[in-house]
Amino acid sequence: MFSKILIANRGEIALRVIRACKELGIKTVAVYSEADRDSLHVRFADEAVCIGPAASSNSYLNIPAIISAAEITDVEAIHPGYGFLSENTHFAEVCESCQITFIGASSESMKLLPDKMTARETMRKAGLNVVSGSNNLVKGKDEAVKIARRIKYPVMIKASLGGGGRGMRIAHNDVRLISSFMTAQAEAEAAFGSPDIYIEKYITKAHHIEFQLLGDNYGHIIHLGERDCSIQRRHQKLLEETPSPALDGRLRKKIGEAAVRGAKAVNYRGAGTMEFLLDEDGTFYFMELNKRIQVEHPVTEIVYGIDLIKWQIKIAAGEKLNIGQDDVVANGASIECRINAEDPDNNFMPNPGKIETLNLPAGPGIRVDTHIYQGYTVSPYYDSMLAKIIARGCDRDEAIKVMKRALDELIIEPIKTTISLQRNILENRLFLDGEVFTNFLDNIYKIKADLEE
Ligand code: MV4
Repeated sequence: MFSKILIANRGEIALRVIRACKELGIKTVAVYSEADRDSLHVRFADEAVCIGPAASSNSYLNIPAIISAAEITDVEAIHPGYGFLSENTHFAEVCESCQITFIGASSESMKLLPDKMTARETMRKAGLNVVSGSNNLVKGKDEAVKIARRIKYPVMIKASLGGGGRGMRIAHNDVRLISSFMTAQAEAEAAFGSPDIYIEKYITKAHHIEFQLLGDNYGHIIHLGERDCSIQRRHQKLLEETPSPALDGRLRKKIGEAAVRGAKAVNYRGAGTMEFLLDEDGTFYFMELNKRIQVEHPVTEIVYGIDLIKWQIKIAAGEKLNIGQDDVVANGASIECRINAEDPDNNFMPNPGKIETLNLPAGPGIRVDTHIYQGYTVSPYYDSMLAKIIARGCDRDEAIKVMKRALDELIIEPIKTTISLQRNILENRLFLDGEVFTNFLDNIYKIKADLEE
């Protein structure tokens, strides 16, 4: 096992990794930007190194500064958290060449899944179902129109290097497709440095279901069920839950087996998440394989009683995953609400500032993962997520009641947050009936789907 690791991240996930390390008896090194001097991850780590100014590109994305901090403090491994450098192949390679273990996917599976288009083809060849589409990069608008007419409208234009919904467009006809194709290309070039684009049939009424995977260095891979992440706004998830109200045991087993088969095809190691779309007649389609720990991992930990961060670290240290698929048993239901410093009444405008009054929920069935405290100033430089409230119940109905009770106890003042929106969702009839599709927020709250503007 490692004796010391560096956490190349900030906020609640840095704290989450520090907690796992403390329980594993591993010393920790925090890195922080000048804006994060007063952060809890700096206080709770055994050592802390300032790696640059507030802007992420100069600090949390600054590979030379992070590697220098790792060298100075003599760590054996780096945990990248989520976002920032967590899926950066170059960073993983630099770590490797400096004899520092990157706690994440192997460089082999990173190389086998360099972009979404290749991932789609790789999984199709591994026998997974994919949405009908271009099967190749689409070179120009004439080809785009030809493909769209073959697979029939509506279609979705996707940037091959995009992720988490960035660089996507929906088109309902030739005219729209042609104009969207050009803007999507330009956008992809600007955002990801590549104009590569492919096209898929747009599945209008689907659940966004993702399966949690764990694999060790010895070819053993298991899944830990699914999370339903259908409730998103502009591809920012607001509420996630497990089990999904859309799955039964039979379908869970089927998709889980497909996820494991896909992960085996790329020799997957560590924690990962395979995203699927599940349409109304139970057909499921591979979307993406995320090679990192995800924000919403706690709902899986709660229901399956397995610490995913500890397993990431143990696997990276070469430990065998001593859990068989039959040992993975769900117990109850869990929901997570991501509380963001955004104003739902003002187009989700970010709302940074000082937290004057804070009361975090507690009591039976509640877990809170957060880096905020009373007196903390929310920085405009980073993601606006303030806290994750995770509720557990013996079933979905109880988990919902626990969450509602917890949100009533949650006070974050005076900054504007998404709490009111999440309260509304928890009382929505369609949500209560489990009728949550990817267009849920657009339909219920008349939030215009930005992709179709
Ligand atoms: C789709 C889709 C429908 N059809 N692809 C969004 C994140 C990315 N990982 C996959 N995403 C989607 N891909 C096809 N062919 C629907 C989504 C999607 C979504 C789309 C619009 C608004 C909200 C959404 C929430 C989850 C998934």
